[in-house]
Amino acid sequence: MRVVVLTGAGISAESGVPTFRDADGLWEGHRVEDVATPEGFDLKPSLVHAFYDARRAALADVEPNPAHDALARLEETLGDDLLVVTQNIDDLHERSGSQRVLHMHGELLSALCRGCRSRSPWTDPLADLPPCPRCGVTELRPDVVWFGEIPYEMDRIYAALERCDLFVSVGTSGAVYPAAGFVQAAASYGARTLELNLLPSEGSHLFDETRHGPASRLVPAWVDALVG
Ligand code: BJW
Repeated sequence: MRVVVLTGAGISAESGVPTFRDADGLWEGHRVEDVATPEGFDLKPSLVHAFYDARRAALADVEPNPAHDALARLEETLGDDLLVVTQNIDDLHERSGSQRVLHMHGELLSALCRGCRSRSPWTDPLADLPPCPRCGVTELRPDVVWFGEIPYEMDRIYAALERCDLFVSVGTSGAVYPAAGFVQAAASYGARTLELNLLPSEGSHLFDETRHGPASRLVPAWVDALVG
């Protein structure tokens, strides 16, 4: 059985990573246009660097939770027949042991050069305006996908959606496209669809089945039922 799992901020919530749109979410203290658009970065680069530098530093204080662990366990059984597509820019799937993960909205632990477009592994603050390790130009930005930009790996993601038998969405509000449209794409190719989310998402009605509760309980239970 081929499975695609889409994850969003909700899967990392119980690890202590804030979501975006819940109460006390990341957008509470910020205007989305200021910190999650290329125009916002052009206007106030120091604000945007501070926002992402703080989130990168906070990764040191969080750990994967049982939901990440369960998906890594599922990969041990399914191998190449499982693809995790995450909207998250944290590295908690990898820290649980998942290897087949696509970060469609980029990664905190990577920097993107606006000069040569190279992507470099990154752990330090970008607010210090370090030069690009590849070309030396001082134009590094967070390697994340902002509104109006094209997410990474879209060809591989749609190819996997076309082939999969089961599409599972975990911990995402379904408020942001193109990820919010994956359920309809997978269903149109014949896949069964399942939502695992704390509360009904904006697109709950699009799924064949929905289960509501914390990811740390729902995901291990679903994986256990699938592979024992
Ligand atoms: C739990 C839980 C627990 C909590 N257990 N669950 C009009 C119509 C349609 C589209 C558009 C439109 N106008 C503009 C657009 C396009 C736009 C868009 O979608 N806008 C919407 C606002 C309408 N999209 C784009 O611009 C994208 N690009 C694009 O479309 O390019 C064109 C193109 C695409 C494809 C091919 C070719 C061309 C880019 C979108 C980039 C989004 N970037 C961000 C920031 C990334 C960097 C960062 O992290 O800062 O991505 S925005 C933010 O939202 C982040 C997230 O990945 C994304 C989704 O959020 P997520 O993960 O769903 O989090 P929340 O907080 O919303 O939800 C959490 C959920 O978890 C909730 O449901 C909780 O209940 C649940 N939960 N605790 C289980 N313990």
